[in-house]
Amino acid sequence: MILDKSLIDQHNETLASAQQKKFDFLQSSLQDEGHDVAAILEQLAAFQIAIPSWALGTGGTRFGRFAGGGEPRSLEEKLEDVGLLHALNQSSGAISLHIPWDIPQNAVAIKQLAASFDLQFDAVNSNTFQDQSEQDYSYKFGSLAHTDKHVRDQAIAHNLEVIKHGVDLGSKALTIWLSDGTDFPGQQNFRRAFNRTLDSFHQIYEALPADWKVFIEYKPYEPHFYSTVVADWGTSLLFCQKLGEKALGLVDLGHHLPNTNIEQIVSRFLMEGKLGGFHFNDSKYGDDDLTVGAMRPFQLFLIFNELVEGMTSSEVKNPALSWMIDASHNVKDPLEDLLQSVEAIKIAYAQALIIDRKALEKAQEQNDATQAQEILQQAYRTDVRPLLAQVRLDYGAAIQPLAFYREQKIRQKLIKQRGAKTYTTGL
Ligand SMILES: [Mn+2]
Repeated sequence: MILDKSLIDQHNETLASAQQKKFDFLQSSLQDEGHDVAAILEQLAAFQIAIPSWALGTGGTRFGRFAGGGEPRSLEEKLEDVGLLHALNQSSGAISLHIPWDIPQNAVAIKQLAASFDLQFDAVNSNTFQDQSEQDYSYKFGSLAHTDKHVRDQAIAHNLEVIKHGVDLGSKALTIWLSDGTDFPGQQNFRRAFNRTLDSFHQIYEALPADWKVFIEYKPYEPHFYSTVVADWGTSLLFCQKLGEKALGLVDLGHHLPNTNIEQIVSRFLMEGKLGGFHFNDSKYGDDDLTVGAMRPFQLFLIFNELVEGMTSSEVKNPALSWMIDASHNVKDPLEDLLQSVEAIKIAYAQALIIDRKALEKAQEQNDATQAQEILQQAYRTDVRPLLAQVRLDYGAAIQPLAFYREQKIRQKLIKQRGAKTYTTGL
């Protein structure tokens, strides 16, 4: 669905004066605290979050899936949906594809279509956690870590094919989330499984174009319930260090055991210059794939505190990061959910940008835990939403994207165009 931009202008006209009042108040408060508001707005405008192609339909669990209607039926329609989100918030200027779910039939045409929506291709994702009908060997007992070389070679060849598709589209990174692991004690030799994986990673790494990166994503459990080869950030970092400078860790917020201090992991990765990117989501119990910020917005803020600190510190040399959402759930309209997720990420980023870093450093040097808490919470408890709305207004997006989406009955229009029982490819 191609959006008529004049509708956004009408929406903004009705909200402009209320927005101005909120923005003026916040701007003068922040200026009083010594912040450069124009610089903050610029940083917020530049911050783009890639939308995963698999999040445009409702997700599912092993118990069932309930389609919401009007889901994209093709890669072209997925690009349209991300283009729509980007038009609404000017913050979703990239898409992350999953191969084989999104193999472009005509890469040139797909690239042109993406450009017409002002979209880039972020990291491409390989998939060796499922069997595809045409493949020779099964991944039931693993892929890159499998005991049988034939299976490993097949999984390596798949990753090389994913890189090729990515090159055709102008992507610059491959994300590998390796599901390999075991379900029962004694099923596999941990060291040998690691070494087989390292050997497979090496072969993929060697095939990367010069300006590419590979992101090694970790996950503690599921689909396997006893051990996972790349279970944690330490294992991811170990692989990355053995592979070379193009290999970087990827932090998926949902891939941690309960109460893990994720912000400290972020700091460690940054310290070593080994943080490649993020998969944002939220969770209550495990890898729940919920809307970003729905459960733990304070943790998200603390993570952004480390990111901003690391990205601005002269002591840290880390390459530019890839920001991606990775969520898939059952009950919300996926486009509404993605608008909420992007907003939550940018709120946390904006709050981290207004932390009084000098005062925080002083409190840390003086072991003043009370003052350090006050400084962080001063930023966290500031309503920064008028800053985000101002950036959207300045760049022609909607002051309130979600309200606009509902006013315009966009989902109903998509259902009318595409049908009530459409199923997008993916999970
Ligand atoms: Mn992920």
